[in-house]
Amino acid sequence: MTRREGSRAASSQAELFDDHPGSKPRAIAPGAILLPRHVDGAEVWAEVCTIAATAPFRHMKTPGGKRMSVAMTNCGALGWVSDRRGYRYQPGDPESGQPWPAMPPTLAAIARDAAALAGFPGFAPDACLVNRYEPGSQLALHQDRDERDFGHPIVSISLGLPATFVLGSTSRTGPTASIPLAHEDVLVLGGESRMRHHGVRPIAEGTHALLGRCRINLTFRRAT
Ligand code: MD3
Ligand code: FE
Repeated sequence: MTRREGSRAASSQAELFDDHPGSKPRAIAPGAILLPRHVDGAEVWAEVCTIAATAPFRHMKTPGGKRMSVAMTNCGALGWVSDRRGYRYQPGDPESGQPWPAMPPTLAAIARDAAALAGFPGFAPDACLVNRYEPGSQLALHQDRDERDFGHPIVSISLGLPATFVLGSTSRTGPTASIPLAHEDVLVLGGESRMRHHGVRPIAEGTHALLGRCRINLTFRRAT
């Protein structure tokens, strides 16, 4: 459930001493809005564990044949995959031949509501890519361009170990900004920022109280 004033009063005492518990939306760039501490991390983590029980995390290969340091799985009608044939969205898990696990309605609602808060009403994701990082894992600067309509935003939820997210420009060589992403942060990327290059710096060594030596990022997308 999205954090609200009512649930905050009833939540753990530890949260009262955090820096920015559920603070207001913050514009990172035009179309890039950070919602700090916006979700209940334990609730989202439980859903990720259920998804991974059916569709386990795996290290996909790039089209060039390299093993990605980030392990991935998906939920929803479509899932993002990478292999020697390229990048694409497909309805089934290539490892099992089965459909991806359904997108949990609680997660779809978080994504829809966050997009609306950021100025993108009516967002209906049909794909959710779940990335799992361990210390040392990184994501090279890239654009997300495998979706059919770049008019739809992407909503990201971060859990576990902190990360430094790098947001570049629409050209690969333009200037970049570093944005820290923490447990329970939600980032909405749309409009002018949708086609920016972006990546994640190598995750620093550490142990998170709930996830251990792990960072999770879920990205909710409209692929079709
Ligand atoms: C900026 N994931 O899965 S999420 C990805 O933390 C990906 O795992 C990162 O980039 C992660 O493709 C970053 C935030 C994000 C997602 C999509 C974007 C930022 C974006 C699309 C355009 C610009
Ligand atoms: Fe991306």
